[in-house]
Amino acid sequence: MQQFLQKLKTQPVVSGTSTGQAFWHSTEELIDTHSPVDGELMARVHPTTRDDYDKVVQTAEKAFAEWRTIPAPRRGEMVRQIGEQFRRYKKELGTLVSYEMGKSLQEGLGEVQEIIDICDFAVGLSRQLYGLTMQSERPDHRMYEQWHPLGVVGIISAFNFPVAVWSWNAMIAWVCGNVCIWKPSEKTPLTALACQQIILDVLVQNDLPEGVSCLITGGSEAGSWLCTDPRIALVSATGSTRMGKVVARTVAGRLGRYLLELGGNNAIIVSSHADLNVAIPAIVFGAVGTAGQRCTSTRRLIIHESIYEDVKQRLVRAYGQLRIGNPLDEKVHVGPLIDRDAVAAYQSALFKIKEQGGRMLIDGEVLEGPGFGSGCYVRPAIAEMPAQTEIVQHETFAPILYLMKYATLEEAIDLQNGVPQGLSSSIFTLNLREAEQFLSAAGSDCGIANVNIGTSGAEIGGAFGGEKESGGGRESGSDAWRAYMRRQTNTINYGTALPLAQGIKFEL
Ligand code: UN1
Repeated sequence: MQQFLQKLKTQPVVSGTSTGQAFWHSTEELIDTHSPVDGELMARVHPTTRDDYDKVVQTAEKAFAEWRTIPAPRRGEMVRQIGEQFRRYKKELGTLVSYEMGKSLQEGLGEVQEIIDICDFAVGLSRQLYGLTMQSERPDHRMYEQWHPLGVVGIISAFNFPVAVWSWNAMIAWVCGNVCIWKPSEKTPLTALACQQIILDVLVQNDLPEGVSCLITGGSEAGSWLCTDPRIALVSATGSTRMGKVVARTVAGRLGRYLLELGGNNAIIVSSHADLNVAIPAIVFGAVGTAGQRCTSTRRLIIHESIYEDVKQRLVRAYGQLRIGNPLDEKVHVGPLIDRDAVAAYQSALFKIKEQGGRMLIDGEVLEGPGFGSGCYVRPAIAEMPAQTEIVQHETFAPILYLMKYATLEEAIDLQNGVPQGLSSSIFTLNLREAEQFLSAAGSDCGIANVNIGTSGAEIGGAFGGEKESGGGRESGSDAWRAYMRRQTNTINYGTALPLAQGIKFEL
């Protein structure tokens, strides 16, 4: 890893294709990776060619034949060692995440911590891939189910969590006995290459098969190779709802499996019973953390009318204290957006807000001047919105927070559920009845529903994912591992007769 980072400085043209033990390239095209922090060219990456992709899949399939026979706790041991390596390189990798993606250093380090945490989780899981036993209706028969690995798992990850979300998939997939081919976002290939280097060290040290961990780089075309390829048993994709619909259609077309973690449009309900000292920092972190580029970012605030003015004033005060700038400076709260396209989407949303009758409480702008040279720094904005505005139905991946008023909790829950997405949600209240109503079947329709905690920053131990246009998949903790395995029902007859189920008589 150290050598990899050193090499990046001296040899800024790197291969974006790797199986566990080797990197190679055979293309003349290059992807330029600029940091949104200062606009510097960090490296140029050779994307994977179709021919190389085929070689990668062949190597992965060969590795799977061996990997699936290794006992799961031994596979867990490999993941334990991987976790140790990530502990060792936390600072370096966290810094690279921050520089390549633009999130604050604290959040970059937090991302690596998520990798370490999921490694620990996966190690324990490797001894707990439990199946059920059932009571057979026939004498001298035993029924049980067991879980087997799927095969080659394709992981398509997004720029906003360039390493953590890959690890949720890869670590679990590995202990389950699968091998992985990772296609990171073409906007953040270097953090992926750094992770692959870390895995490679562990594979080599343990004499494990090449191809347990593979990496390909490129844009949507490389992603589509994974989706159309029947050799890829499961495609786990993180990204926009638009992308997810294409992945779902394509993989379902060949009856493959897919797991989707897509956009969110997450709301916080602030009740008249809220402790605002807890609520305000949660709202601000949720709305401006990662510059509003988390799928769990807080985009809508639904505030009880009796405290609306108070919340408004406190938010304006809190936003006034935000430090925007170089995310590698530990005192900075908000770094840049990923690129100028993201800035354009932010500007277009601001325009639509005004056009659709929104009132800016804090107007957004693209920041200029010293330190803002990359052109990717923007001011987090707050807009007061009429309830059913079209722009509020969409996820804009930027720090824009919409404020709305409510009178009854039913109305607030309707507003919260009244968008196409269903990822994360929360309520701030000290009133037990309100909290339980929000969590009940008639409450939030999201995959994540919190009380007195913001919408972002989920722990790895829970199953992570959302409903509706957020994709329906679950990753990371709880029993999300089942998506990476196939279930087999086994019935064993240890008697001397052949009784048929349902009492059917078939005598010869
Ligand atoms: C994402 O933005 O794709 O809950 C994932 C959170 C993080 C993960 C976000 N642990 O905010």
